[in-house]
Amino acid sequence: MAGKPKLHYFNGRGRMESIRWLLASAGVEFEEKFIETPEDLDKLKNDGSLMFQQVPMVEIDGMKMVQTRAILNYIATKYNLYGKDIKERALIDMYTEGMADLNEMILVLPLCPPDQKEAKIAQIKEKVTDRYLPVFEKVLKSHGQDYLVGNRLSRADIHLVELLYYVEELDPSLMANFPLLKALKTRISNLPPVKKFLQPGSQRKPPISEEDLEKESLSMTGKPKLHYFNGQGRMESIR
Ligand SMILES: N[C@@H](CCC(=O)N[C@@H](CS)C(=O)NCC(=O)O)C(=O)O
Repeated sequence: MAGKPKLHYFNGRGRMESIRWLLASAGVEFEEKFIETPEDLDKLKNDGSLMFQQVPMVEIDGMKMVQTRAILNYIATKYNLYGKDIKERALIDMYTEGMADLNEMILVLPLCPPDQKEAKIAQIKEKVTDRYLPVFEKVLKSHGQDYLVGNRLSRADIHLVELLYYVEELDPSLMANFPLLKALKTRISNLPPVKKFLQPGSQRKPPISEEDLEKESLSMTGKPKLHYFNGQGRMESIR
């Protein structure tokens, strides 16, 4: 029997979190090896484990898989979460690519310079309520089923629910006009493996803090990353 998949990434959400969500929702146990220092990353790079010298990397079924989407595609296919035919798969791909676009905006938000952050958040909120959530609310309304595609659980539901948790963290009122999405979130959250993943102490990661960001940047570059205005102020002594 193959061992558990082993996930190599920082101890934070980043690009690995959707992989954690998908595995956990499929009821698959996994191990994690966190990158904590520049040396940890160098080791992976130098031993040839990283095809493009980047993480996420997942050891699974004798492979060292990189590229987030490739990893997600493999897991979704393996655990039958990718539709029953190519048309369902095409729908799932369209939905999940839209979700990935929104997820990316939220993912890079902590990297936004402080003086631009408010405007960026406003822009994301507008995209959430005017572009992305209406699409998925409309899909659910159009067929009246419990899942986005094919009347059964697929990766599209799992990625969407992950995203809805982030949207709620940003501002819970953003969900106000989307009753079917709220119901989907509750329904999927109550599936036993998802419920388990949502419990405190699971491998789900919290939002990134300034401190984590600093650590992650340190483990990527070996250099501390300073977030401040281009002026002396309180940062100057730290410089
Ligand atoms: N397209 C890649 C992008 C991976 C990526 O940008 N990884 C970052 C960490 S989140 C990284 O390893 N950066 C180091 C580098 O590019 O040298 C994916 O989706 O996996």
